[in-house]
Amino acid sequence: MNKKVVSILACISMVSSGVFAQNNKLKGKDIGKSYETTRSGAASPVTGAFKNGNYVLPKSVGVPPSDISWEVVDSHSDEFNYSGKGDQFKKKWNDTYFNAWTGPGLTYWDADHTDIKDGNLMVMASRKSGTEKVNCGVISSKKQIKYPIYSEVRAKVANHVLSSNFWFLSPDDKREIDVLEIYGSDRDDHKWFAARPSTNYHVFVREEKGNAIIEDLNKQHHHTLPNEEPWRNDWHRFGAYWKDPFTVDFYYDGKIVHELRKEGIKDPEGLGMDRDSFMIIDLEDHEWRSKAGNKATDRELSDGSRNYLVDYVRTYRPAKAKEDTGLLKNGSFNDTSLKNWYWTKGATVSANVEANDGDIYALKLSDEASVIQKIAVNPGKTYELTWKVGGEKGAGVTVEVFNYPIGKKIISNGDWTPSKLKFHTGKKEVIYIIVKGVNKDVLLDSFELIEK
Ligand SMILES: [Ca+2]
Ligand SMILES: [Ca+2]
Repeated sequence: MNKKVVSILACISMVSSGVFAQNNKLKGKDIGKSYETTRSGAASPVTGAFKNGNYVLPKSVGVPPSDISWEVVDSHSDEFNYSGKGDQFKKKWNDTYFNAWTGPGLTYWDADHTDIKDGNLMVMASRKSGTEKVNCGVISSKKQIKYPIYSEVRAKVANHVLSSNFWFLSPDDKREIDVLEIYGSDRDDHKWFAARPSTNYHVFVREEKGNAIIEDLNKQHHHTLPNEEPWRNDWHRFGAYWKDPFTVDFYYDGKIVHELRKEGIKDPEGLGMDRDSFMIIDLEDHEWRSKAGNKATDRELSDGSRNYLVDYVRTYRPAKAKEDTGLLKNGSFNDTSLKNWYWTKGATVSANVEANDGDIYALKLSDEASVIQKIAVNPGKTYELTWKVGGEKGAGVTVEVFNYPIGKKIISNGDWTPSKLKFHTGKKEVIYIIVKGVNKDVLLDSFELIEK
């Protein structure tokens, strides 16, 4: 190592504990290793392989409406990326309805008919032996929730005459918002239903004693895919922005399919969808349908390929936009177009709220993918770059400041870990921050550059 390199490397902070940037709440050991780079010369590291911002997220990533700033509501969000209904499940969910009711029509809700497997919540159905009833899976949130929220599931609806549902109901049984209700069966006489999930509201007027329904005021809206393709054929996103008691926007696959407004809500009390509710994901038989002969058969019920699968439920609340601090822009990746970054193929944004440690967005780099940001700096000053690294254990990244002979390689230990580099600008007025994936999918977030 020559003397010049040693002197520059001496400027690199190899902090193993202590003070981190204010926006970086992470504590823990900085596990990265600093190294000297071989990059040299004054030419920009941005090549033809890079695109400038304008990134379009794939539809499957699943994000809340982008014209609002959000924060994740942990109590009503679950990626279902664990196995079985252990503590992680029980923290948020009951595998029963929220009270002792066993369900409508032929439904018999049963805890054995849900499971967490292969990254999904599985909602199943079977014959209740010796009866014509149908055991159905149900989960309900432990906590209640109300507006303003955006909540969505990514789901593959069941191939059943039963209804696959994602909905909210108040504990007094008087206000209901159905984000998804679909009879997804592949029977010949179910083509119409299988192409038409509905979004609904219900206002129930009930007897004061006994809870019997006096009146069910409701409105149902159906939503079709091009060519009336059955929704069960693919994964889709079903969401609702429950903004206030008289404003609910329903989103399917990220697009508004229905706007529920005051004039569309019949409510003798004039209160609208005003109260705390439980979130429910379930299968149900509906009496009007089974009475008309649309009953699940033993053959259908014993076919495990017909289950209702839910990849995730994510719930967000509007939040004050967190402005990026420091000189680096969009270091939070809250602008999912990767604005202010140059990026190569394989760079994307993670919206997996668990993988992101509860944050709404993080940068995800597949093997060798790279992002670069060009930043104007003051000559003769000391700067500090901070960021954090996540992703599965063994995922790696290098972060370099161009064109200094400094960089840092970090291999994720599976937890989010803070990292930093300190450097002196010398005569330079422009630097480039170069972030490159090394192996596996690495997650990065909270980049910040400050002059010390
Ligand atoms: Ca999942
Ligand atoms: Ca972020």
